[in-house]
Amino acid sequence: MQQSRTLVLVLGDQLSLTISSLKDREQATTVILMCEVAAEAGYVQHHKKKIAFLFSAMRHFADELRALGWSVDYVKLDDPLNTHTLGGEVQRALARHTLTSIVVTSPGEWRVLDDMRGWSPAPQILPDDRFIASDAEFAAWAEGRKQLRMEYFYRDMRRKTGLLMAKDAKGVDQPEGGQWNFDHENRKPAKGHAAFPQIPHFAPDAITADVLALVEDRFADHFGDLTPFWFAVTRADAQAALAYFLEHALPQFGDFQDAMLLKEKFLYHAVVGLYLNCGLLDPLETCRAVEAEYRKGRVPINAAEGFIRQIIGWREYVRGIYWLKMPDYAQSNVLNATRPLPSFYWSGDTQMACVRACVTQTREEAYAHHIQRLMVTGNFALLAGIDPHELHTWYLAVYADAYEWVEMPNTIGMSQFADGGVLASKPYAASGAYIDRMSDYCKNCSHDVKVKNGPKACPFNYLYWDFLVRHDARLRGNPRMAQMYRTYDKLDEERKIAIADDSARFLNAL
Ligand code: FAD
Ligand code: DLZ
Ligand code: SF4
Repeated sequence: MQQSRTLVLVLGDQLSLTISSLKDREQATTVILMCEVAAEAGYVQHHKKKIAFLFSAMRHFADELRALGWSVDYVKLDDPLNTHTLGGEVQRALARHTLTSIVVTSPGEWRVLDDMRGWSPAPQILPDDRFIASDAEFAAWAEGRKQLRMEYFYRDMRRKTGLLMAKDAKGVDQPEGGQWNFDHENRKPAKGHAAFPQIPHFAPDAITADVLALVEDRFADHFGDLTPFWFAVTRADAQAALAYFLEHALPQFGDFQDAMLLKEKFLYHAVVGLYLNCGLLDPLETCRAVEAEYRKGRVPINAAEGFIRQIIGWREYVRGIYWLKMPDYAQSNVLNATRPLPSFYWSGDTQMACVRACVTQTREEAYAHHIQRLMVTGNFALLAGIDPHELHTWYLAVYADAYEWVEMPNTIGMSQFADGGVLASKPYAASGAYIDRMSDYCKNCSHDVKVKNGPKACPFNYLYWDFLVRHDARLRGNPRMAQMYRTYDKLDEERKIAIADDSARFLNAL
């Protein structure tokens, strides 16, 4: 039967040829709309590199679709008739092509889905099947559970995908290597380790050059360095970036996953989050490629398992939490944190060398790895009682891989414990000793990580205890915090007073 003519809206993070809105569609009866709009580029102060990356990847994807025979209507940001909203551009496109029906794959943010539900004519919204677990599957897994622990969800995803599974003598599926999780082998600091892979840089082509000029012109006041611009903007180059990771970094990915070094921004991380999240790389294909490296004997189990867990475990799990809990999740603030975000999150202008390093790197690259996000900028905000919503807006803006479905649970839940423990069983709070163990930041700092109180002391040291005191009523009963409260209780009165005084002085000066 002939399909009626339809407008298919493809969003900036739906750059996958297998996207559900295009599946089983006939080219002759389909007009694909892609549009660069100020509403999406400006709803937070996105990093300049993030906007340039997405616009260039969108333009390349439109060309790829055209080369495959699709009819693509692409609206550029500087089109004088651009209405600058997705809804406005859909209306204009319907009129231009005399169409009445719209199809779209469900967007990654609740805000956009809510907006689409108000469009007329109502769009047909198809599930985004680029994920391993559907929303319904996650909801069914969560149903009736007291605690939604990632580890159990992850095991189900291993069983579902067969990734890193092996049959035992009775033919029953067991985890490869005899255990599900090798995380305890993934905590090595990298100090003194000299040779790191150099991440591949992709030279901007003419399309990217046009986009860089546009971003420089229109988003000059946004955070971040636009150049040097080196991200992949096509599927082929994103695959080349992944191939480089598989060959040069994956073998040691596990060992140094938590390490931080001032002069090494990427260490053994994959730097593929931005490609996965906009659709240039497919998560399952990526995991199968990692598994193949393990099966060939090229990488140890802790590396392969550690990486695959991040994708089919954490990435899927945070998405499940987001759609299960939104829209209320966005308002979570159980620790009643209300302090405004300090300006040094944008400027990097702080005496704390660790925070300065992470903000500076973020400004340069629109990238920081997980432990920098969680244990430096996130940990500081948690200890200082920064408003989680201001912090969420910051994380959403500054990273090239940031979309609300993945960023919000990581920020509100994992990093700030603002959801009261839906996502994490205890707050990720740590003193300076952790940062000193995992990084080389402290030796470049004007604070002294070994000093606990007074003007020279590392602020993380006293803020850590002050955080526990402030949240005694909520956290003391948490079994995973019991040891820390016992340690605090044993401190002498003089030290407790110094902790309170130093913290008050520091926080008042923020
Ligand atoms: P690698 O360390 O090489 O890991 C490989 C992949 O695993 C990543 O690309 C990513 O797809 C996945 N992954 C790893 N950890 C997580 C996680 N906790 N949640 C979801 N996926 C994960 N990740 C985003 O993709 N977008 C975000 O906006 C984002 N915001 C974050 C905010 C905070 C406060 C924290 C603590 C973490 C956040 N993360 C986010 C998770 C993680 O930090 C990034 O996925 C990772 O740093 C991306 O770099 P990479 O590609 O080199 O990852
Ligand atoms: C992030 C982003 C930016 C910066 N610009 C656009 C855009 O101009 N057009 C578009 O379709 N998408 C853009 N995006 C991605 C959207 O914000 C994303 O699709 C929604 O947040 C849903 O995940
Ligand atoms: Fe950060 Fe404290 Fe180390 Fe300075 S001493 S780098 S503030 S942890």
